[in-house]
Amino acid sequence: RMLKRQIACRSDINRMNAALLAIYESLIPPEEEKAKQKQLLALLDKIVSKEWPGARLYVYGSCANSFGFSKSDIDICLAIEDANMDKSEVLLKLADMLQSDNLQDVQALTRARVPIVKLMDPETGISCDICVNNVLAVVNTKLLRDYAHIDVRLRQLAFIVKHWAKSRGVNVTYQGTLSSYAYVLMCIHFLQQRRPAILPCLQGMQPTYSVTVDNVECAYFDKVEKLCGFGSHNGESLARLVWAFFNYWAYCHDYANDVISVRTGSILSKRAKDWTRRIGNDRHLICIEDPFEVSHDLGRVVDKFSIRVLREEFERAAEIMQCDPNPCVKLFEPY
Ligand code: 3AT
Ligand code: MG
Repeated sequence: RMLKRQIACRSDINRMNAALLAIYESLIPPEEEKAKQKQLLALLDKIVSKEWPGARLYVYGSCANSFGFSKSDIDICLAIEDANMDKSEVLLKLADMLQSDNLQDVQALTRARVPIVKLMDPETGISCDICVNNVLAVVNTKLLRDYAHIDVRLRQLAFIVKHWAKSRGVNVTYQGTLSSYAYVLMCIHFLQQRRPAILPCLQGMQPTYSVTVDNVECAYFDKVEKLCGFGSHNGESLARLVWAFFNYWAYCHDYANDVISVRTGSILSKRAKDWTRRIGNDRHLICIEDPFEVSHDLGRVVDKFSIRVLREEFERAAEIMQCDPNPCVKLFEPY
């Protein structure tokens, strides 16, 4: 019976793969959206440089890391080199200027974990969040984008995983589930672990890019055009990878002891990182090391309730990928 089922699965896998690829394609932002983003960025650049001539705007997050869906909000970082400026003051001043330039829904959230100004541009219909001097996020955005250039299966897998997480309600950090950034790191790590590997470990190679941001040294091999074809010894299809990804997080990951680490391209132990005890609100129930801020666990938002929700969702997804010949309906079923 096993054999029969495996053979049946095999004949389904092409269809499954085509269905997953079609979903991936449908989520890619069209070119005209990028043009609108550029238009808004140019407008914001003009407004900002009037007040702060030396300042620069950087797009980070999903609009720049190549893992953004159609109609995402833009995340922007305002980089100002002024030692004695107060972030809240800058944000309030910025909000004022944006408001008088007819941008809508302008709101300064100065007490948020990452303080931002929110706005909506009526011209393009795009919403965006602007933060000040969050340069590490700009650098981790570049790392993600560089990984995406090495093998297209990363972008495909991450789109499917993000789409699943959004559909199933497990991409909400204030409810204790994981950020999109965390899911993409999980996908990168997973593809580093395939045998043969589909992705290399860029931070383990001779650095060609190096910056120091907030006392954190960020260095890695960024000449990724030299690495195209890296994963070509591994012929696994998207459907196979989606199945294996959920299977790993449902049944194979050692939640009690392991930390996944894109930085080292390996699994580290919680003990080695001293992440075994709860400190404050950090429970370390699922451990995802930030590639640059190594003391930062992206799983720290997860609590004893949401870890159950997450693991049940991984198991549900693994089950659907295993048994359902047409998994795309159930996999993305709204929760
Ligand atoms: P969406 O498509 O908006 O869901 P995104 O890629 O924009 O995905 P997030 O909204 O989770 O991802 O975060 C925006 C960026 O902020 C992504 C990453 O560069 C940075 N970032 C997010 N969370 C963290 C974190 N905990 N530590 C460091 N950087 C982070
Ligand atoms: Mg975002």
